[in-house]
Amino acid sequence: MTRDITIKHVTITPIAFRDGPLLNAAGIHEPWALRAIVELETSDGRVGISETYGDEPMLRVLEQAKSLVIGLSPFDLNTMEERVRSTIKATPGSVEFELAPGSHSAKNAPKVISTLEVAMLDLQGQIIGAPVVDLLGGKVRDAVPYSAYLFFKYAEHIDKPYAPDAWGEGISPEQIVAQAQRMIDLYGFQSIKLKGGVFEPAHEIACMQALSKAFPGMPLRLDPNANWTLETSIKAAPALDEILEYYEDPCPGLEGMAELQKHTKLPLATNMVITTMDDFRRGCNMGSIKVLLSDHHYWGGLRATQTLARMAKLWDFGMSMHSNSHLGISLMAMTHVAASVPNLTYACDTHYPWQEEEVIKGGRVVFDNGSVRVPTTPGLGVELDRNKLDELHQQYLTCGVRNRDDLTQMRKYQPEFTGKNPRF
Ligand code: GKR
Ligand code: MG
Repeated sequence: MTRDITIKHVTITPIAFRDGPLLNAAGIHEPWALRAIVELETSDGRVGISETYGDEPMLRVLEQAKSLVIGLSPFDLNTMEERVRSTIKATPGSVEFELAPGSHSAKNAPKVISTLEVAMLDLQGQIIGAPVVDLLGGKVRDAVPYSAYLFFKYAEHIDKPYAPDAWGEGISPEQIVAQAQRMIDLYGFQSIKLKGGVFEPAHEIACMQALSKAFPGMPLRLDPNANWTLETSIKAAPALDEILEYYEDPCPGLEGMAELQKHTKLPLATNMVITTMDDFRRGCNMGSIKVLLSDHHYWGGLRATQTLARMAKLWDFGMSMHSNSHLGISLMAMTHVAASVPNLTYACDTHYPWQEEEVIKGGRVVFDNGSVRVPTTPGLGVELDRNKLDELHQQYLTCGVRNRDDLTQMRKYQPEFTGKNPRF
């Protein structure tokens, strides 16, 4: 009987992997990005896996959640959810990073539910011999499209912790076009996103225009991470009108976005102003957005993402997917859920091209024409490479990073950097 199989052990392993000197509204990425790998081991010796945030506050709530799944069947998702909701609360005073909704401690419960749900679905799939996407109702596409996620960047980290990456500097329009070309040559992406909010808007607009010229007809997006005022965002819109497929989080707040939407025909997209159901309700009433970027890591899991997609359909919102620095387990979870969502109207974001290391057997996930094929093997379709896990855990132990802090990192380059938002 499948229901006799229960979860008997939970392992949480924090890892650190190399990450590029990528610039954003808050500052610059540190040389090491953190994640946590969670393993659920069953009474019959199977292991279900999941990947999530690896900052210290997240590690603490994951520790707290361990006992909540011991003795549960991997099929007891609702009981797991109930237990997490009644036990895991926000942790006031914990380090939060405005740009990354996943760092907000108010989302502790949905973040933990998501982590456990993915590993439990992986186990369910292994037990019944079906890929996770089948447990989500089956796939509506065989492969999930991702976009080329460009960043302004320096050639190397200030403290030179390791050899520079192969991408070089990315600051001028020519360098940004070259970065896009390299990413497209390597992965075959068919849409492009530029992370903005870094330089003067005129420079970022010039980069978008250069991309539009170099890749005619390619869908383009710009994401200033709310680092432009409403006024600046309104002023910038006409130059972007003809070249963007959507305008992502140019200015802060549901109110600001609602006002901006009245001044532009560009669809506004967000992973910042709508990150909870309450935001969703208010955003709908105010007309703040037209495209929602989901993210199973903080929206409460793969099934919650499906609910969100249904709500987006009801409100006639387009759907895309948000990403932070991540490895292959997250990529596969994203791929399974995205394959099950009929109204995924835009290619998903992924930071994956910026990562070189992996924690899964077989190494890096392969992209074909910018898409990841949906696995047909049981569960998530990926397994942990234990040697790599040990190696990345050792890096965690020695790297010294415990919470993401792009602002402090940026002050190493520019001591006077304020991180003020909106800056332009
Ligand atoms: O990693 O620099 C970054 C991104 O800016 C990230 O923090 C954002 O959460 O990718 C994200 C976004 O689309 O807003
Ligand atoms: Mg964004």
